[in-house]
Amino acid sequence: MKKITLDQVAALLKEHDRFKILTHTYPDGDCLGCGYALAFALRKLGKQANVAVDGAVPAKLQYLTEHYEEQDFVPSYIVSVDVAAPTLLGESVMAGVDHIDLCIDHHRTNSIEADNSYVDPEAAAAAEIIYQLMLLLDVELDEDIAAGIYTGISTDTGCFCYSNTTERTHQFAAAVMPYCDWRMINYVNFVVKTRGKLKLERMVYDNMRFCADGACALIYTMTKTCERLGIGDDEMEGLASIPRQIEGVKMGITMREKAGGVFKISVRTNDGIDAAAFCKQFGGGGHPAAVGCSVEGDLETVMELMTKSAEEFLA
Ligand SMILES: [Mn+2]
Repeated sequence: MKKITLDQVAALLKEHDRFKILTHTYPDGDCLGCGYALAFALRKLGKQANVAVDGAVPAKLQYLTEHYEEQDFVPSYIVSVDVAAPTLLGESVMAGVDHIDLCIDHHRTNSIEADNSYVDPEAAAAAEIIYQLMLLLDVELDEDIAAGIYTGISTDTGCFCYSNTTERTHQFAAAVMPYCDWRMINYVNFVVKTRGKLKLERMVYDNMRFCADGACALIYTMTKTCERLGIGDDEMEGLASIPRQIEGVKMGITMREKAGGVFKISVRTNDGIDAAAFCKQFGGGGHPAAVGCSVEGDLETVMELMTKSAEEFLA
């Protein structure tokens, strides 16, 4: 793997013509925003580009694909966007892919093996990198490109609230705002919720547990409950931000039961507590303040493990 500069990334994109853009499992606003913005931009430059998505694009993000149609060609240059680790590349995304040519990401812990790699951990969203590429590639912004970039930035910063947000984040978002319906984007991603989600949140608040003298709050969801309420994976995103909203909480842990007796754990921290260091013991990775990992076991076992580990970690 060779680390390259952003100018070199732009040069490589100019040089090649048939792109496949890889996004990560449980696709979110940043990877999809980046994927589609980049694809639209490359098409504008007269190239062919498709976005590979694991499963369906979540309903609330389907505006990103409004003007997108799959192109028919054999890709010769594979680019991953916002993908932190090889385990986050789904089977369907990797179909026919034997190696990755270029990795564009903002996760400090990035472990993708690509011929060339550009990782900027200062970028709040990978979409910040895509915006800079638009300038370097001289691509004129349009609604599709701007919506992708704005979505990536807005969703990865919790609508500009998380500690990863910088002045630059706001500047880049401001630069694309005139071209897209940012009010709609923030509404669908941060405001509106289904009644099922409302019920789920109510239960999550009711079942919240605390440990480490109130410095850690834990919430959980069970697959059965989500099924009964008709809650899809894409609706679960915002849940992880709930525990750390409570006064005094430095570390919020969200445990989502998945099929096969596994809990997907999301950790969010305040006050500069290193969530990545906490999750590392469970084989997880991500950003310093927002990390995920998976742990096997039933609810009580995983709850006890998380409680004990959090108490030790925050001691
Ligand atoms: Mn991201």
